[in-house]
Amino acid sequence: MIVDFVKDSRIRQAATATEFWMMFKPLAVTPGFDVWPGFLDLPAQRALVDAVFAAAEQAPFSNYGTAYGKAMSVAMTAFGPLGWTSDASGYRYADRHPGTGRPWPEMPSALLDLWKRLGDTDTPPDSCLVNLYRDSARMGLHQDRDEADPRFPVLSISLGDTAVFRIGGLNRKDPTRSLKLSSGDVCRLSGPARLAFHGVDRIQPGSSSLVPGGGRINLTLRKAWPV
Ligand SMILES: O=C(O)CCC(=O)C(=O)O
Repeated sequence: MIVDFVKDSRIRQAATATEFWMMFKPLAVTPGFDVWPGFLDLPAQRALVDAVFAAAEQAPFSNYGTAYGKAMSVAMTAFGPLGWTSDASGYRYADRHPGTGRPWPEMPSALLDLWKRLGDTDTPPDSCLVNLYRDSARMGLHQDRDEADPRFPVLSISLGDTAVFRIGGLNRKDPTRSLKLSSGDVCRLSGPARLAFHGVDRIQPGSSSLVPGGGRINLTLRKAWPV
C-alpha cells in the first residue's frame, strides 16, 4: 500500500527493511511535530489535486469571513462528513457547504489510507479541510482547537508551491521557528504539539507547476466530532 504514496525510487534504493524505515522516519521538528519530506510521489500528488478540483465543482472554494469581519486570503472547501467553516458568528464544523447547502464531497480513499498509516489506525477522520493559497495568500498564527478530542492528531499534506510554515508553542507569544514545506511533504501535529500555534507566512509562487492556475493546496485531516 505504501507504494501508492511514497517515491518509489526511494523504495528501490532501500536494500533492507531498516533502511526503508530510516528513509521514511519523520523529522521530529519539535516534540509532537513530525515532518515526512516527499512522502507522496508525483502521481499521488496529481491524483489528490485532481480530486480537489473535482470536489470544488460540487463544493466551491470560498474565502470565508471571520468574526473580525475580514475575508480570509486562503480559499477553502472540504472533503468528508464535516467541513470547517467560518463567518461573522465564528468558527465551526458543519455537515453542509455554507454556500450550496449540500453535503461535502466524499473523502478520497487515499486520504483515509494515509490517516490510517500516520494518523490513527482505529478511528477514521471525519473532516479534511482543503486550503487553496494563490499569490499572496497566507494564514496567521492560530491553534486548531475546534475539534472535540485533541488526542487525535492533525495530519497535513502540502501540494504545489512551497510554503514558509511557522510553528510555535502553546502560547501565542512563545518563540516560533519556520520551515519550508514542499509538494508531497506530510506533517503531523500530535501530542505536545497538537495545540501548538502555527501558520503560513507566505508561499513561493511559481516554485511548482502542480496546481492548475498556480499556488498551493494544503489538506488537513482531522477527527472533528467526538468518537
Ligand atoms: O497550509 C498549511 O500548511 C497549514 C494549514 C493550517 O494551519 C490549518 O488548516 O489549520
